Amino acid sequence: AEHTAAAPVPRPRAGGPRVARGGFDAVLPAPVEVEPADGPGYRLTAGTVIRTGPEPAVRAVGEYLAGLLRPATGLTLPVTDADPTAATGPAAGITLSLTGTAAGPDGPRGPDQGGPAGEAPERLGAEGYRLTSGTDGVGILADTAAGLFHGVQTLRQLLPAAIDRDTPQDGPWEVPAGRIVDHPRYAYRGAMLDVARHFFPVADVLRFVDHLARYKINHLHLHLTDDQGWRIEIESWPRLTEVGGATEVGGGPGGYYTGADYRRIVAYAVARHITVVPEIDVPGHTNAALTAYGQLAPDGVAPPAYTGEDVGFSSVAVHGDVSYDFLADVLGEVAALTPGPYLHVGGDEAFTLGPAEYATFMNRLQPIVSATGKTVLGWHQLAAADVRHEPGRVIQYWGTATADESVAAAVRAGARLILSPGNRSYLDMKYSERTPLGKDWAGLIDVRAAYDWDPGGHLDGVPGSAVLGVEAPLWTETVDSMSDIEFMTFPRLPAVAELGWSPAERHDWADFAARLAAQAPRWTAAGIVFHRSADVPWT
Ligand code: TNX
Repeated sequence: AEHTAAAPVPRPRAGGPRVARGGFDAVLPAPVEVEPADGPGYRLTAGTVIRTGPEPAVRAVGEYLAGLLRPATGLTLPVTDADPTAATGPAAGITLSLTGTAAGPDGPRGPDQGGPAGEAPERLGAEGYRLTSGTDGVGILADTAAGLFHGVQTLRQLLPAAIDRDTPQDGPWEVPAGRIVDHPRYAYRGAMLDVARHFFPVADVLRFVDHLARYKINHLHLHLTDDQGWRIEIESWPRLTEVGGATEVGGGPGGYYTGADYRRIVAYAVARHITVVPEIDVPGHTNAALTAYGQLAPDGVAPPAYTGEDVGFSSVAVHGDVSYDFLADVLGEVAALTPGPYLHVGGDEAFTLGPAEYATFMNRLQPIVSATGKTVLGWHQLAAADVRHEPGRVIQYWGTATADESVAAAVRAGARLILSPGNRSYLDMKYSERTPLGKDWAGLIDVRAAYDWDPGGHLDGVPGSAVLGVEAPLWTETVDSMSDIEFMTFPRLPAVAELGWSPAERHDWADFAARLAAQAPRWTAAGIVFHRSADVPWT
């Protein structure tokens, strides 16, 4: 596909003025507290060591960090689990430590580690971190390995953009001096990739996972099934992939993930503290399944394969037992392959069913999900009045209105909400009339529109406390390569990531746009294609 090409970005001149924004001012998503310090920072050298405690999860973050820094710096950066409390002085290097077990390089036992009283302890929580940098080294401290991982993403952004190249570059590799305390606004920060309309090989999904990790996104929603293709191998129903996986939009060859492929994606995501959310979309969006097993169709007859872009024309049989037996098998297998807590069951655009049939189906389906031990997640059609409230369930709102009575009622009944407003967070909408890829039914969405809204107050009658988080979905009817994926994702994904992570008080378009501009040299260095939005003061 044709893209608005990313213009080459000049490499920063050594010793010369840096880009307008850099270091502590440029971190994206914006941290909770940022305090740049005067004076020199920490320079990575041939002697730099990455120190972790002995915990395997912390060591893994250390190895991951070394893997990020070695290619461009050419440094060896050994990872050692030597006691990080011993790490003071010039050889301190980069220290990753868990609270309660050790202090960072700024000294043992600060007030937040049960040291001298008088300052309230920091609440880093499940994903927060504290980063301190000075001439002696960089310390990242967190309650969890996930917090350390997010701190590592911040550290990466404090280094020059050339750190994103995959061959040795000139330094110096200096982390400016300062301190950051950071933790997320929402527990759920997601992106969705539709691998059904067009199939993407495992390597593309892994690259997408790396893109999410940069911006502290912690859920990857995989839309695994739709009318045009079934993409996950189910051992008990093998024709789903053999037959249902064999095509895609436009008639290409399609494809599917074996159980081993899916496990590989999950493991890669887990190593980046990202939870995979698998979606099996039912009762609509099921033509591919019906081509494989005609007995699932309402009339018992397998339809032909579908390679167009229409929605809403298919459904599995709602009456009788066959669809529920089928779904118990499918969801059981998918649940067994998935460590995360959610099973997404779609539920959108089942236009061939009346409201009573839809409710009949969902009222049988939801307990099947719960029986696997997973939590029900579904598009907001699941909030329909006659669909019973399954305890704990999560509704994903994709509408373009800012009020929806059925969603507000589901929230009053206890549902939690993920916000994916079609006119704000949809990565498959066109940026403008002039950009080639995408659709426009929910509007044109350039990066300012993707940024300028508040998840906490978006839907009338839904209190901020019911909002679990935000997600940016990428539907792929018009997207069929990694560069297409990147063009639609950058720069909108960082906007949604900031809405999910940064405190509402830090919401500021001009500041965000300047920080976004400072990301572009990193994308260029990493070979990431992006849309040069006219909204942003690219340098
Ligand atoms: C609506 S949003 C859909 C998808 C399409 C998308 C195209 C939602 C839950 N359903 O099936 O791919 O529009 O923009």
